[in-house]
Amino acid sequence: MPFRPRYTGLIERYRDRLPVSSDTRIISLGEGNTPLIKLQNIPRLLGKNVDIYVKYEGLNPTGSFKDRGMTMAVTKAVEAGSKAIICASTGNTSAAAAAYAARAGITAFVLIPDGKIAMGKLAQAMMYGAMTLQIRGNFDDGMRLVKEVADHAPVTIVNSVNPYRLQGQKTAAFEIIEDLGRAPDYHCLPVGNAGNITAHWIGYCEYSSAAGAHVTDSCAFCNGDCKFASGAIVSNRPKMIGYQAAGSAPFMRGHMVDHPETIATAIRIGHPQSWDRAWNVMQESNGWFAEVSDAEILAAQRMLTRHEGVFCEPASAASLAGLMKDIKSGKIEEGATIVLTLTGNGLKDPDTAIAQCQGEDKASMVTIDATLDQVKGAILDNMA
Ligand code: AN7
Repeated sequence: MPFRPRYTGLIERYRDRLPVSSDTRIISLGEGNTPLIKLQNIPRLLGKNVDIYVKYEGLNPTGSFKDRGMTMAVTKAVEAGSKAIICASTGNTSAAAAAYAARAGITAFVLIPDGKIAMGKLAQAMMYGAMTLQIRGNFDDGMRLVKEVADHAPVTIVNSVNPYRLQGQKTAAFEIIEDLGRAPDYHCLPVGNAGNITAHWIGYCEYSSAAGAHVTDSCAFCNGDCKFASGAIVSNRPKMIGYQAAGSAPFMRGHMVDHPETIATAIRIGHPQSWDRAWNVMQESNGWFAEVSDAEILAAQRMLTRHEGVFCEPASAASLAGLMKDIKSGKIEEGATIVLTLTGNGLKDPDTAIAQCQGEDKASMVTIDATLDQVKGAILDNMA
């Protein structure tokens, strides 16, 4: 007998809250169950009394939160008899789609913007065996094409317009509530298509007795009187805060952006697919959107690695960058409990990481001769 049941992924874990039946074949790689790490040094450096937890989604099987949605989307695609899935992606969705398709034994087609996805993600799509279509265009062009082609070819779309994606992703909120024994006061996420912020809100609502109000049209399975409301385990829900990269911030501009730019390529998205739902989330949760510059994103990414030992990709660091501004300005009060979603692993984008370390005043790498003298010299020069 094992000492505890083997963890076999989020569908098995939350089976009663997800649209599967007892004979559904589950396509899983053990996703979910990610650590909620309490920051120990950054609050002190900010000089503020706040409890900040990071939900480290970069530890999912393909290194991002996308695995939560993809286990559901591919499980349901296979159940419906689909032999191929398709998505447009800034990189992480394509990595997850490719992996879960491989696991299921079906074909994945992924459309990615030529030259604008991080190297680790490209390696994943190719290595997992997806047919990778690099398009001379951006994510929004790819998304438009995916929707068009799905009318002409036998492929299931697994972008977050597929409602099963958000159902899988909502489980992150369940895990947070179970870890904290309550919902946080604030939940901060980076926003691209705004699927994840919507999914988290669905999850918080399903676990909360305060959820008389539903995100309109967000739960494809409940028609407004969700069966999960009776299973509520906490009374509070967080304010949801969505951070966008300044060059790709349609929610800040109040309209779609045609030429999005940011170093955080994961959120280089100008036409978010969950536009209306995300505005509803903000209204219902009393939350807000804010924007951060690329420089602020990179500084936050470094701060998290150097002071906490947690490595996330640039898009994920947007949430810390924004949070630090909102704490400093007093918009988030002292005493608050805050959860930040770190959506993707830092190893996804080694080029951006190495480039910014090389640009620092104090070198973190030197090349020396293989002699005791030079090694000793380097140590004595660099002791704190
Ligand atoms: C690391 O992979 O859209 O607001 O195609 O990879 O739910 O879109 C990625 C999105 C945040 C934004 N952080 O989430 C894709 C894709 C990371 C991401 C987001 C993404 P949404």
